[in-house]
Amino acid sequence: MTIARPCQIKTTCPYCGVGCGVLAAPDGAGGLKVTGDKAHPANFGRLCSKGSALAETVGLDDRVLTPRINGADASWDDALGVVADRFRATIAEHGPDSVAFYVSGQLLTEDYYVANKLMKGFIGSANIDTNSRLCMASSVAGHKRAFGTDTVPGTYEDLEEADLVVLTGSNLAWCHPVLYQRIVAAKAARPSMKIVVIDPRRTATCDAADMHLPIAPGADVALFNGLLRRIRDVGAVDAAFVRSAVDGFDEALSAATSKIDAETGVDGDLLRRFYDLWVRTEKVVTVYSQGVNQSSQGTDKVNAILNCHLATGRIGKPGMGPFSVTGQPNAMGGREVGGLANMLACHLDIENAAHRMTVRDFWQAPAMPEKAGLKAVEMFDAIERGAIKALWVMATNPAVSMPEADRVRAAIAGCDFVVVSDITAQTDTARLAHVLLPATGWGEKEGTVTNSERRISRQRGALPAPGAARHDWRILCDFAAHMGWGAAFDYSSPAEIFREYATLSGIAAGMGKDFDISGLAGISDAEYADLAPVQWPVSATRSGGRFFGDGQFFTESGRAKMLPVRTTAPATAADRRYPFRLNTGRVRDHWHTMTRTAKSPRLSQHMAEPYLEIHPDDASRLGLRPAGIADVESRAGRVLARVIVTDRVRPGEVFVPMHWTAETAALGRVDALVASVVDPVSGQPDSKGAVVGIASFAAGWFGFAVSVAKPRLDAPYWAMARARDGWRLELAGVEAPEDWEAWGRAVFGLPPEAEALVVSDAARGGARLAFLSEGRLQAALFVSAQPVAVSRSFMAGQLGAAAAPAHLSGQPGQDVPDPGATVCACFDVGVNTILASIESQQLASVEAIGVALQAGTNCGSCRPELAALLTSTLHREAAE
Ligand SMILES: Nc1nc2c(c(=O)[nH]1)N[C@H]1C(S)=C(S)[C@@H](COP(=O)(O)OP(=O)(O)OC[C@H]3O[C@@H](n4cnc5c(=O)[nH]c(N)nc54)[C@H](O)[C@@H]3O)O[C@H]1N2
Ligand SMILES: Nc1nc2c(c(=O)[nH]1)N[C@H]1C(S)=C(S)[C@@H](COP(=O)(O)OP(=O)(O)OC[C@H]3O[C@@H](n4cnc5c(=O)[nH]c(N)nc54)[C@H](O)[C@@H]3O)O[C@H]1N2
Ligand code: SF4
Ligand SMILES: [Mo]
Repeated sequence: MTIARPCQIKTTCPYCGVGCGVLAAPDGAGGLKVTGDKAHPANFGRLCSKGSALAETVGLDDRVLTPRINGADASWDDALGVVADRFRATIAEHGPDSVAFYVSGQLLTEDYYVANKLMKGFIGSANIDTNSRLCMASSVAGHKRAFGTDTVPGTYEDLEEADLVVLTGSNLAWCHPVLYQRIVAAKAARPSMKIVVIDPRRTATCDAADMHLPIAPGADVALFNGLLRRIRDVGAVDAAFVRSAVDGFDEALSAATSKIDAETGVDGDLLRRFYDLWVRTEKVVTVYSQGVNQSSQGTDKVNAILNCHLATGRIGKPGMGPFSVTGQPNAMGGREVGGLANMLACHLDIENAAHRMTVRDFWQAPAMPEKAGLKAVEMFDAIERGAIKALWVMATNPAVSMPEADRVRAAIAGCDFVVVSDITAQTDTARLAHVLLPATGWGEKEGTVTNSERRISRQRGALPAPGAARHDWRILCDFAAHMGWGAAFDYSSPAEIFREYATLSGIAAGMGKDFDISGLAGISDAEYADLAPVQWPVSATRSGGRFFGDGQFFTESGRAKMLPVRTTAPATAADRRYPFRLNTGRVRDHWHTMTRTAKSPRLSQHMAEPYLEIHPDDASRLGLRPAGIADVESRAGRVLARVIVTDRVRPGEVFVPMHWTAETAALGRVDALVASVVDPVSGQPDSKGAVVGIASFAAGWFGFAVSVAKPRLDAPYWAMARARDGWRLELAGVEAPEDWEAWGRAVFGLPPEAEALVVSDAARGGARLAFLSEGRLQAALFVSAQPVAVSRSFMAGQLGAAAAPAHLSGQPGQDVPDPGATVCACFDVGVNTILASIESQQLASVEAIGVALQAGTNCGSCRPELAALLTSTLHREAAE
């Protein structure tokens, strides 16, 4: 008899860099129950909407379960044999730099370490770069210029202990929700604490802010240079700290001259109030993210921020410091293992001969490159030129997420040999693979990740590897064996890899490096299995804590450096044809290219299609109406997106999220529009600085549909999202099909015997159709000459239900309330429910909404939106 073992596995969330602890309990049927780990110091039990919905993303329906060669199932031996043959032949004929790995901050540290060792020590090329180039490269470069090392000085407690938290280029409420909730809770407990948001958009993060500075895009250097001057003018410089620990003060100050007010685009009074607040508040943390990093001046922006903290000595002390928050779960770990093309492992530099020799000896490496490899954008250019002939992509989706994504997609399609390791075959990149390798995913993998505050946590497997899927480190080691390097890669577990890595970090520390986890070099398998979250450094002399408060830096002189940084004009100028600045970024409930979050119906309800936010003045000038379709064009490509008219964006600027792909929308890949412009120091793309032209898409018809079967689409505009028992679809086109019933049958894959109820609505140029099978709703389609006004949430919940008149009206009957678009994903509470309760129960606070409806009481990610709904109703009441 087998006894069911009650078990709850401690692991870490695979999404953002907050790095929340998760308890995963297998349900015995291949699924998991997921809750927050109260003992984890990143989240103390909290999870955001994405973390809470993890259980909905572990199903196997779209997983790739066997290796495939040119689309045909293959054995591992055959697949890796082909990969090794092709890599070996390419290297023999064209040299090691004719091959490349493009990897990811979503690999675990052990996977990452092995990939890096393989490419840099054995293939003998530095052509391994990572999607962290699109994410953290400017922070890395800025840190190294100022501190001599890529190290985040502070801890999460600093955000709670600060008297002023500045969030610049960070939509923390949506992108690091648990950290944001920690700040909001700290402010609630200590209302004197101030929050300032610097962002061209009025984001959800602004809802907790005392001040929002709607900065002109790219103007961060001007803004922080102005702050530096103010610091000097009012005598807030920490002269003793600067004298003993900082170089470059005078140069930085003399570079910081210009007409700051005009350049920042921020009202002069507001700017001065912010400067005064910053200058007089000792305990200040400046948090920054992609609004800073993803810029043609990203590294200078980072240094402009660091300059202010160095000048005031507000760094590495409780409640003070610059704080670059990391995006991906292991963005930080990837930086530590040297995943970037210019790094070696353990913060050692590839172009430093002593570092190179040390690592070569340690790895007993047969071939080490002497120069940095190609950075992401350069790498895909080299692929396009044919200079790189074999590419291996792991855990990232460059055909969607790279700038000039159409060109990148074509470059990958044209590459002689492409290997992709992924958990699914259904990605824009995986579809281009010659060899597709099935990796294990979150919930199955074993290893470690490092979060934004340098805390190393274990990811642990709670589910078995499905089908033939293998762990990423194992795939790489098996490949190495095929290449003849088996002995150097004969690891039997991630623990063994981790020990080797920790040992190397001790050697690096001996060379003056700060990344040191040598205290874990002797960790046993059992200790690794039980490893509790631990902040580095972990050595005989140090454990965790902050860096640089003691004035010790890691430059050659041991002193920090303030950099002279100057504002430059945007790299891409707007012109008559492309007059709008395109800002891009994230939504609350989706993760990047949605290969996981789109599996959750709950997460798919919040934002169900690609959209464009545009200011009311611009919209009316262009004739764009709310819920119409925008046709967006740049020199690089085209996107169709739903119009949201809102004064949350500034005139002349628009925002489009990054999540939609060719799998989920007709023309929704925003990176098709973004130019391949990079920061000259870090090589990070200017993902928020493209210019575009916008027109109204001349839709002859609009549609909304739900379908049990996955639709096979044929329309100029479509976007597809999961509903509970099928799919929901947004549609638009120019010329309407003659026969909607026939169109629907084909698109929804309906058998001839399915019954169709059709109401033609000629007056509104439309039709309403319901398709039934055995009396139950299989699909419904609503078309109209105007954007379709039916209740999406109601219809999305009706698939499979017994036929009802409401299926043709698209609205619930009077007796059934229509919840409206989901606001609270945890308890599935819609906007109409919330508005109705605010009115009927006179709810006046987010807490009161929580008591009445539960909304906002679990993960808290929707609390900013609840606050906004309260404000909107209060305004309405005030106006009435
Ligand atoms: N829900 C969700 N959370 C995520 C992710 C996700 O996909 N979904 N991804 C994770 C990853 S990998 C990352 S890197 C992080 C990113 O986290 P964030 O950086 O917070 O997210 P973004 O939305 O990319 O951009 C942040 C803000 O920068 C602003 N911005 C644009 N240009 C400028 C500028 O010139 N100056 C300033 N000051 N601000 C500007 C934008 O308006 C935007 O609100 O999120 C992580 N968390
Ligand atoms: N315009 C614009 N572009 C951007 C950004 C932006 O703000 N604006 N942000 C940039 C940033 S910061 C980032 S981080 C990137 C993110 O962009 P990507 O890295 O391209 O996006 P993901 O969807 O996270 O891709 C991860 C892939 O790994 C697969 N995967 C998941 N788990 C595993 C695993 O365990 N093993 C393997 N082998 N595969 C796995 C997933 O199915 C998915 O295909 O996008 C960048 N691009
Ligand atoms: S904040 Fe959300 S997405 Fe980020 S690690 Fe925590 S639960 Fe995961
Ligand atoms: Mo990122």
